[in-house]
Amino acid sequence: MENMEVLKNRITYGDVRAVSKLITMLEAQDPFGNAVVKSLDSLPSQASIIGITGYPGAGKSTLIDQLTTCYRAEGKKVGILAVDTSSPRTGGAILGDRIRMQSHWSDEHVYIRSMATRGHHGGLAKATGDAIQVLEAAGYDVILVETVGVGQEEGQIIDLAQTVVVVVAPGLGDDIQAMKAGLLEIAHLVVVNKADRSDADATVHALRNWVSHVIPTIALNGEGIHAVIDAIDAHQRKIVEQHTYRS
Ligand SMILES: Nc1nc2c(ncn2[C@@H]2O[C@H](COP(=O)(O)OP(=O)(O)OP(=O)(O)O)[C@@H](O)[C@H]2O)c(=O)[nH]1
Ligand SMILES: [Mg+2]
Repeated sequence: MENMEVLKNRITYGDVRAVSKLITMLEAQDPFGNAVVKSLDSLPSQASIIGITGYPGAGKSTLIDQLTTCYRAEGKKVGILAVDTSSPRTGGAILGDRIRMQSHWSDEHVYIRSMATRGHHGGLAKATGDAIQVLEAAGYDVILVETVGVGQEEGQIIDLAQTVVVVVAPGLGDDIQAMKAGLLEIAHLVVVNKADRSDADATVHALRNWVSHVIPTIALNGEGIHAVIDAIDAHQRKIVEQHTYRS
């Protein structure tokens, strides 16, 4: 069994295999893994932690792929955690994520990891939070966390991420009412993806009645992605300012 100090050092040097190994331990709620994460606790981190959530199929993974391209162009190291909260889903969804993010699969500065709940109630948030901490310790500048924003896990992303981006597809209609007390409440930024569809404008306008930052995108071709990056940056700066004033 590997010594705790050795594994910790490998993580802080950004050793990808050590990162994967530790996250696997955390998913299994392994006590050794938990102890290693605790020891990473005190390390400083400058990482931006961005939650990308929204209804299934809205285009979250496609958007993440495009955001990753932009962050890589800025020279940032990007960690992606695709969190699968719906246990009945098979490996198909995970494989789909991999295929859509294929452009980054061979980039050593992009780490992509799917995480599943494995039936541990409430264990998901903990394992995800711990995995974020591992990526922070491994020197990732931007950590993108994809979650499906339905069901009881809806609110958990706000505890894990600094900036929450809610992704929706056009044609929400009456769903906006239902979203007000849920997804829209936690959104720092709403992205109306699939803006190539004719009903996108109506959805953007309807949402602007409720949220101040609504950005249309076509994740398939990258349209609107820079506006999303700018809005995330602006929110991140706001957090830093608030933090500075408080201390
Ligand atoms: N027309 C159109 N289709 C898109 C756009 N972005 C994504 N899609 C398609 O929408 C489907 C779902 O995209 P994903 O990125 O997998 O969506 P997701 O929200 O990650 O889906 P889940 O992880 O399964 O919840 C795919 O077939 C994409 O090709 C877009 O801007 N326009
Ligand atoms: Mg996805």
